[in-house]
Amino acid sequence: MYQLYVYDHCPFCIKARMIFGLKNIPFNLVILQNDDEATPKRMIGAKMVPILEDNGHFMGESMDIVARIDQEGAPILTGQINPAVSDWMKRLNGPLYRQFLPRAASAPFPEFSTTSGRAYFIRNKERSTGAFTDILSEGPEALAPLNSLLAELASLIHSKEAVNTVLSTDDIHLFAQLHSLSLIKGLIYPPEVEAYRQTMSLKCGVPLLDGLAV
Ligand SMILES: N[C@@H](CCC(=O)N[C@@H](CS)C(=O)NCC(=O)O)C(=O)O
Repeated sequence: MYQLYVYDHCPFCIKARMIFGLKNIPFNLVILQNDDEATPKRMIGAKMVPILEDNGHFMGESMDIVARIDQEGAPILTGQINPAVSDWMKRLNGPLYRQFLPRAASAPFPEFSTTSGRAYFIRNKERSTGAFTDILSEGPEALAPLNSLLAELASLIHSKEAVNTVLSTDDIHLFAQLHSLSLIKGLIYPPEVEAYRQTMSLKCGVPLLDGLAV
């Protein structure tokens, strides 16, 4: 049985989890503590997840894991990618993670079940974003750029089953971002985007975080 080592909040880990769900391949999900440096370093020589363990062999890098698992049986990520989707995701990335990280830091994720696991995350991530309390006190207008990007996304979604009609790596990257967005309360999802994120969540067996949103 494959073992997949992750943090529950981690968007790269969502990508790796998705391919197992989409292909209905059984795997064991192992959630590491955020401050556990020894385990990932022993496996891949770096403090980084996701990590796939397959018969004593270890593989890092989310998209390598996706490609490896997609090769099992008939590949499913056979569709073309759309440069407009990549461009949209690039523009979303900065504003998304600025709002996501402070919320993740106080959410009940298993990787933060120890005080030291949560403190490790806050210490590391605040180095790049600045104080989480400052970001969280910005008020609802801080979400306006995210809402205008979500409005734009509607016209890029060609099917709720696959953003470009046939499943491709665009779906892997896009759903991972939508999964992170779901931790942010007060976002407005156009109907096309709402249908896509709900359908994809069911297809890949990765629940959205709406229930934890703040
Ligand atoms: N390029 C890597 C990036 C993975 C990555 O950045 N993982 C983050 C978690 S979201 C990580 O493990 N960072 C180290 C840490 O959080 O201490 C991939 O796609 O797998």
